[in-house]
Amino acid sequence: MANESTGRIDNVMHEARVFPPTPEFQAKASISSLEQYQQMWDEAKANPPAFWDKIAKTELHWFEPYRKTLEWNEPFAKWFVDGKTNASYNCLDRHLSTSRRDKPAIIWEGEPGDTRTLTYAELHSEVCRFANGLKKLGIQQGDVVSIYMPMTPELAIAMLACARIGAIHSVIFAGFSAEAIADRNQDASARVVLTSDGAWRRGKELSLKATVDEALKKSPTVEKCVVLKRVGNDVEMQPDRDIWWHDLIESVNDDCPAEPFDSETALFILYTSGSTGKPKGIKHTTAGYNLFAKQTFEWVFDHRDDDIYWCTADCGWITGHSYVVYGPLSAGATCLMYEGAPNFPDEGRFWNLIEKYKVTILYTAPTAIRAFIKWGDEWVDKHDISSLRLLGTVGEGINPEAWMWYHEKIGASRCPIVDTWWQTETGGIMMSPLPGAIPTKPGSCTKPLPGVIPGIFDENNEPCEKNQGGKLTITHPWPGMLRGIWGDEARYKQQYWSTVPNCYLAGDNARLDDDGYYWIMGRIDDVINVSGHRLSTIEVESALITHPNVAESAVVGRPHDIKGQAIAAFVTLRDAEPSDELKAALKLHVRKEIGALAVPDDIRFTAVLPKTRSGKIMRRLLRDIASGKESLGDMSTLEDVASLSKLQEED
Ligand code: 6R9
Repeated sequence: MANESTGRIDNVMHEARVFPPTPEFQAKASISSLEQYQQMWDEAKANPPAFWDKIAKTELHWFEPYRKTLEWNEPFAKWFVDGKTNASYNCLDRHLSTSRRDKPAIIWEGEPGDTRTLTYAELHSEVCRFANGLKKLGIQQGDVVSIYMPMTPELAIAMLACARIGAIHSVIFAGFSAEAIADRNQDASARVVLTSDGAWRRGKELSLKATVDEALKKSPTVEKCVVLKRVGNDVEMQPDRDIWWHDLIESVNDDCPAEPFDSETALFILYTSGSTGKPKGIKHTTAGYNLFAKQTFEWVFDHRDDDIYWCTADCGWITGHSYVVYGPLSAGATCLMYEGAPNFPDEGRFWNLIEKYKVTILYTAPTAIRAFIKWGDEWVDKHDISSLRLLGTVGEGINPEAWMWYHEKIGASRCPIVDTWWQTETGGIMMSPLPGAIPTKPGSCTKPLPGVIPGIFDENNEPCEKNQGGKLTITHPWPGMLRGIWGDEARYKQQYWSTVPNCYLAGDNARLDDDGYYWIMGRIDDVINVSGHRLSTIEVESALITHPNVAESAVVGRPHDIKGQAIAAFVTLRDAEPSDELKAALKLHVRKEIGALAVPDDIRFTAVLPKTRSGKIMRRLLRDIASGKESLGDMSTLEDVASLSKLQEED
């Protein structure tokens, strides 16, 4: 099967290199042989609930034990039924009676170079204080708190404070627009928004509060807005609504016992793009998610107590939830957190941070790796990054060339690379090498983790043969799985559980090779992946169409060297003539409607869009045009072939 969106399959189809873990790595790894992995995986497959039961008993704190591991009423799962736990307790309190009490939990560096370290005891105290602050605002279990903040310790503190008192956090990436915030506030009926006066990005102040002010004009459910002072710029504070973070916690103490919550208590909502225009609020609950994030963190990153672990993801994405906050903190890890851009003040910032903090594990995205390659080896060479022992990637497939550079240049041909496949919906990593056990192949996420049972199916829902690409599914529930789409049960069933009987549909194509290795082949739907960020083409189309001069639009992904995919928009106009000014105006419009990450790279004006006789936009054809391919496929169904030649003439 061809991967139309990235055109990378030809590379990975022929990839034959294999990199076994080095004996040095293996000697210290907690899972250190293929046999050991296989044994765990087989045991889990034979009886998944029994496997997870054994882990849950020791890895989480239970205020009250559960009476059953899994209640499966397809497609609704209840894990650890009637148990009582608290994710904030598992991340913090559990460590306080151990030697980890005074171990740094978060080492933070702001973009301007300011720093802050919080031990587990200090983080616990800050979380308790902020939780008491939220209580002062009347926030209770089940209330939704939107968080629109820069990567500061307070962002993690806010998430854990919500978890502590049963409030449901909905983190909105700080690059989203006022419209996008308002939509999310509205969909989740958020009662409070947490933000900051601003954020630093490449030396400039982003005015987050001003964006939130815009959003709150259209967020009738929001009563209060708490503002962290970060950059010290002027902001407008609305007296009855807005309150400074420091004022809120001034008169509260740090005594806030973690409340015991039922295992299935909602922990957070995180909005992500699906194949329609409306982002969906993916719902995760407490015990299963927490356990899965912790256990997968420990397996995949082979965590040791002396590690300095750095996941470069923003908490606005699922990777930041599971592998900046809940996974590593439950495991008692020391996490580096960085606020700003990788190229500020220069292109060596990441390597500078690794040298300065002696980072041992780096978890980042292929799009970042491709940018580093482009910036040049000299930025790496300026720094001593020999503290690294393990490297990870996430967000999209990594092309073998980028994998090799990461391996040789950053990993000194010594550090294993864990290419981790998973999704917002899966809660945690599903497929990845266990670094001490599974030999890696550049471009493959290798094998499923224990307790994860994938299946690949063809168009007739028959299991695929080896090397035959098909729909990737998960065939048995797992603890970290989403519990639904906020407020839309029908969409949850339809989207994930109605295509292949009794299986969770991931939305990706995949192929299994002769060695039992999985190769992800891109999406089966209209979701594109720009710099590791998920976007629906229809979402961008819906934004374009709200501009008064746009009659119709079609948006597709095309290959891009750094971003993986770039956004290409085809637009037909009304009441306007094509012009560069209009192109710029449309880009600005999308920025306003969704955010900078959704702004099309190319906009092409056309008289008509190519459509089939049934009226469907011929996206495949547009993808071919956008990527400059010559072969334009079967044109016999084109309603208006003239439009095609018109499109090709442009640019
Ligand atoms: C964690 C995260 C999920 C989609 C997923 C797939 C792509 C993520 C990947 C990968 C190939 C990997 N994806 N990791 N594709 N190899 N290692 O990114 O979640 O933002 O929900 O995106 O990203 O297409 O379906 P999310």
